Amino acid sequence: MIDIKALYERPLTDLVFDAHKVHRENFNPNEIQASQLLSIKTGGCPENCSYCPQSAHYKTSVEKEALLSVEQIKASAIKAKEQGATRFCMGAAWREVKDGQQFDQVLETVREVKKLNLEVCCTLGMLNKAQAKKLKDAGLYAYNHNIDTSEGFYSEVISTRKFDERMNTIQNVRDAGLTVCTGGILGLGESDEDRISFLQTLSSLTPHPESVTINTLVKFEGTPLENNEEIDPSIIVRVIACARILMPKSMIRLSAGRNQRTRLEQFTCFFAGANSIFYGEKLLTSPNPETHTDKNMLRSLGLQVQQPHA
Ligand code: SAM
Ligand code: DTB
Ligand code: SF4
Repeated sequence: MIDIKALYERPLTDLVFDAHKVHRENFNPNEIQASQLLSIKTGGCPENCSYCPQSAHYKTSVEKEALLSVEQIKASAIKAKEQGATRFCMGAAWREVKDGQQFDQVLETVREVKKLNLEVCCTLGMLNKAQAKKLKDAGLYAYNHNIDTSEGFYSEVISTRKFDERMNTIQNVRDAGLTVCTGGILGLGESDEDRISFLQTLSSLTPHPESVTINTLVKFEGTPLENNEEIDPSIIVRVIACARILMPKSMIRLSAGRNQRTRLEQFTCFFAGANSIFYGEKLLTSPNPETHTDKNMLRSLGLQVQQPHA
């Protein structure tokens, strides 16, 4: 058993050196997976996640919109593929999936996007076992459901649902034979102890999540966290390095917040074990680096975008 607190507290040079060795043993260190996000149902969410501009509890610049049509989503997926993405992730501002016409439409969308030979991912809120199975049968590859932070800090960030409910959905996803994508957000106001506990929860999932997503808080006016202190970039590197050592074979995505990161900071994250990014000028509701900016960055670092599976 790795002592996660001792790992997290190591001098950063030693930690990153070891993380990079683990990374090299398991991956091509010069290859990055490009995933593209699309918000298929924006805003008006009943949950009160204090970081989120899509929560109906806060007055933000994000307007509530209807579920996008299969055709609209397919067009976006085709564009994502043309830009070089190999994974396409559809997000909905739902607390949970409700059976009915909208879910059926999402299932139809999954079937259509799958035909494009993309890894199809969804993040739709909580799921029961039957819903997870329907998504799997429709051809879904991965389901994203974040634990966001430590169990202890969770209720400070969200009070409309419990940490355990998140863990339950992750189990339902696993039981349906889908791959698991989970992770969280740095910069919510959590302590080092919270980050250690967050890493502990993630790495105690068996098997490990195939994909670990590390976001940094994107601050939105109108949300309770709009004035949070900026995260120290070395903490992002530290968390990624720990995640790489603890979950050697998981893909680690440097997710939201890259627009606030310099090229060198991103390089350090890749060196420490991150090997996936979101591609495309928009995340769900907020800007991401422009594709040409990312292509220039990858070129300058000598990094290749992962090719589609055969
Ligand atoms: N409603 C579904 C849910 O919460 O599972 C899916 C969409 S939700 C927007 C997906 C994830 O986006 C959240 O779990 C959170 O980790 C991340 N996220 C939301 N707002 C963010 C922000 N302002 N900064 C960074 N990450 C954010
Ligand atoms: C994840 O961990 N990050 C993505 C994805 N999974 C769904 C979402 C980031 C959202 C950032 C804020 C926004 O654009 O609305
Ligand atoms: Fe809703 Fe997801 Fe935003 Fe929470 S993170 S308010 S569940 S869209």
